[in-house]
Amino acid sequence: MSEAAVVSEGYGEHEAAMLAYREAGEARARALGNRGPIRFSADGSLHPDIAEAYWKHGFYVFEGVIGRDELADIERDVLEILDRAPTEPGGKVDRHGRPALASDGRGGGMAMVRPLSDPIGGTDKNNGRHPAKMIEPTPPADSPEWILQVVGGSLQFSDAALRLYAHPDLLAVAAEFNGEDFSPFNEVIWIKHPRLGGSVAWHQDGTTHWDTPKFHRGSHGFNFMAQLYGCNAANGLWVVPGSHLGKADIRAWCEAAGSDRLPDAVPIICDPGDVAVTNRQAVHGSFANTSDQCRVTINFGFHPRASVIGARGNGIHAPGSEKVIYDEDRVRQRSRVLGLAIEARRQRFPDETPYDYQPLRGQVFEWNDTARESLRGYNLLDLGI
Ligand SMILES: O=C(O)CCC(=O)C(=O)O
Repeated sequence: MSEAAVVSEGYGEHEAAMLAYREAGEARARALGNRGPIRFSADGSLHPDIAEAYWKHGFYVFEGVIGRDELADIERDVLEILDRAPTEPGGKVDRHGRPALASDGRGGGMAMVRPLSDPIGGTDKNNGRHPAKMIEPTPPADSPEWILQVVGGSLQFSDAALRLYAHPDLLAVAAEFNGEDFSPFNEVIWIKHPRLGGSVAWHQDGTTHWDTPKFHRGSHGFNFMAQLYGCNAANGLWVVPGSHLGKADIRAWCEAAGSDRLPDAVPIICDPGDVAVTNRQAVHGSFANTSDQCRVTINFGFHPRASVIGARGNGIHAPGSEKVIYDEDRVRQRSRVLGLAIEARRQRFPDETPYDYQPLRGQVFEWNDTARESLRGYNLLDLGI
């Protein structure tokens, strides 16, 4: 992906420490033993070695999940989204002066950040779940004021992301970790621009079940993180292995570390087409991307149904959800997107056996222009917990 010809000054005074941290982190990551192709046992269940490694470390890297044609579809859609994105927060026009994507307020959202900034660490945004500020390197002199970092409600802007959402092997993994009646959560695309991408301060995603009888190692579900261009220690997400088992005092951890470089964290290392699965309870975050490599992550998450039904919305993913108690009807409405995705995928990859999602069994979905239009604003029913 080509970007403005900006020159990075790296992490400035922190550059040497960052280089050493990345190198040591990558070595620890590669020693964990939580990566490889998706493998199933003879009875169709996920291979127990994979499940064991996932539940031990809180994340796993599935290698080589997405084929070349599908990656090309995704890249085409992402480039189109970038071309049609607003140029500033709330902006109505794209860089060509046309109406920008999502500017009609009908759903989806284009979250923009200042280059290399941490817009959220140390604030009370997102229910205060990002308690410590990340280091903000100096942006290149000629960088733009704002860059697009997160595309919310992404399935309404990208057919390719919608089809990936229905990947049969990934949905089989979702059923393994969350039960066959797993519930949808939300979907976004993270774009970490080379030399400009902002950081995402350390956090644990889940906000609902920590101190309740419903808490368990997977109570807040997981996110799939599919990589278009791959990711590495400089531009990728970092995770603290094993931290999904309880609430962490992230502020104290950063104070003890004396910086944002948590000593036990490891980077998720992926090639193009690899898909990480990350437990939403794991402590994770990403640093400002001072590297020359762009990261594009197609994110989509799922929860155990029992964690969602009866839970109050967290107000983070769908505005106003903090006033709502999720019920079967809301989960059913939100699951319709998966029915459409499975049909859209079947049309594009007719030789593949479509995933048979248990809660929608017997229902028929059509995928066409009308169905695509019906996705506008689907994310207003996101099921954040
Ligand atoms: O991809 C990133 O940099 C951040 C992702 C993240 O924090 C999340 O999905 O919760």
